[in-house]
Amino acid sequence: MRNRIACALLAAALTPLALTLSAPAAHAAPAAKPYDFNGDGLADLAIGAPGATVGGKAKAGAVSVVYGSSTGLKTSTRTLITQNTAGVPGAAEADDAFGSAVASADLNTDGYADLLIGTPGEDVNGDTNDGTVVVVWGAKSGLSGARTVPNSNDRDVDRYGQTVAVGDVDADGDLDILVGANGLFTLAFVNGPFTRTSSFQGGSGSGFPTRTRPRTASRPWPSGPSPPPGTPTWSCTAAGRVPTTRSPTW
Ligand SMILES: [Ca+2]
Ligand SMILES: [Ca+2]
Ligand SMILES: [Ca+2]
Ligand SMILES: [Ca+2]
Repeated sequence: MRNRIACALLAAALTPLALTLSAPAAHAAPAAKPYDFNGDGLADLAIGAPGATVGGKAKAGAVSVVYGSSTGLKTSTRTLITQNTAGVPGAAEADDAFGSAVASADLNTDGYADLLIGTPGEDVNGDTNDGTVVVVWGAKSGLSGARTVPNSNDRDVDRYGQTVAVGDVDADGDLDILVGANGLFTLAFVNGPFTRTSSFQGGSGSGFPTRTRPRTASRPWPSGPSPPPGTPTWSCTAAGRVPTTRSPTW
């Protein structure tokens, strides 16, 4: 079982788009499909360019967004998002690598797909390459406004955000965010649901992150005959809150 869990987590870390799942249905506005940032039913495109020079800062990084039309991608709508874009936290600096990873889902289920952008080279509070992730909100006029996804495993050289993915990984009906890193823990689980302004929270309603240190979840051997001596049980370590109200269905 340990290998099964490890494979699931690694798959999430290494294939950012693979876990982009359907959003829950019980909301006022039908959730948009991933990458439909302006909610017109037509897929849009986001291309990460982590090596892009921005404002003279080499490898600060950018994300190019092109909106769809009935005849295909409409290149005249191309917009560039960087850390210098109004409403995006941070500032473009050399080697930020903004856009190293992108993923999309309608995180706040308002009918407009949102865009997650990883910036693993961001220095945070003096930590070199600590990394950061932002969610840029979709809207009828396109992507605008953003907020930072918390990093509860704040250490030097985390490279938090080198991969990102979205999916309802705890099977409680709302989307969660997965962030790959290169530090002590290689996968962070940020529990949904999400809004533009409210605290990041877990499915049980308790706050996220509520702790500054990662926690480890473990599941004992199932009821029934005891396993042979020395048989391992699986354990799963995540940065941040882990499911506690129901058993995960990995
Ligand atoms: Ca669209
Ligand atoms: Ca920066
Ligand atoms: Ca949205
Ligand atoms: Ca969930």
